[in-house]
Amino acid sequence: MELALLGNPNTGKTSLFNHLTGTYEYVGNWNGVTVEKKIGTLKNKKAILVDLPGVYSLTPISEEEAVVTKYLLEGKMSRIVNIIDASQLKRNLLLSIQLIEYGKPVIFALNMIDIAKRNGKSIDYPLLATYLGATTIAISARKGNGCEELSRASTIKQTMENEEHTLSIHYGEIIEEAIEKMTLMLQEKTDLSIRWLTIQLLDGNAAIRSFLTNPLTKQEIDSLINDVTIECEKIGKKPEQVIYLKRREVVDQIVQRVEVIADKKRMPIS
Ligand code: GDP
Ligand code: K
Ligand code: MG
Repeated sequence: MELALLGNPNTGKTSLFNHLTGTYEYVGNWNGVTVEKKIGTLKNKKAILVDLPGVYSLTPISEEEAVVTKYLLEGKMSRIVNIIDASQLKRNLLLSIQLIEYGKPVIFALNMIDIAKRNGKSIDYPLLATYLGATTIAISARKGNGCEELSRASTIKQTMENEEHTLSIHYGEIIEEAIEKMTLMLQEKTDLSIRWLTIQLLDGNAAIRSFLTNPLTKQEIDSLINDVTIECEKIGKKPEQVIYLKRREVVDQIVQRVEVIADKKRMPIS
């Protein structure tokens, strides 16, 4: 079984990777770029773990994002471990949403809890797990706390396979209608989530566009994206902005509910 380790940069990915795997090997660079590829075997020997470059988004503007999107398009992993920086929840969850949309089981590892605490924030992570609709485990990637539990949860068959992600974003009429139309256009033989593919295409992910093999499909999709762009212009936005703002809105609502800011209690009521 292959597990993919994904998250924003500087969230403790390498530290976690080292705790989860006994030995690892560098298998060179990711195709065509100078981003190092690292693969290890979990200490419980039940899966191999692939360390991916840290990214904020999947839209391939940077080499790192292109590597991650290409890896997701290959679709070889059975599950994704998404490491989240608890002190930067809002920014981190924007990526998590896209990983959930990808459709394979995601398990969340909540790291940097000490930093969140230092900033006066504590996170109700059972509640966060409920919103994300997936197993969420508190860890310390630096100390190794929670890593065994994470390994176990990531390699247990049933629970993960049966888990239904409850977090599903409705992107509003214009985008949802476009998703529907695009779904009919996509004739690619793929096991990947068609919804994920269409959202990424509307989000301007060029790596997904080049994944399409049929030139007629490409033409149809380009023309649809043109139409959607004109529709969105009427409300003064670009399609990717509409998508981003919706994600932002959902993330803000979740964070507002799961983050308890300690200092608030002490603030005088004016
Ligand atoms: P990566 O960039 O995602 O691979 O993150 P690293 O594993 O390189 O970690 C970045 C920095 O954060 C390192 O200095 C780690 O020691 C530190 N770090 C990792 N986990 C934690 C944690 O839970 N708390 C704190 N305070 N620091 C951590
Ligand atoms: K780093
Ligand atoms: Mg790293």
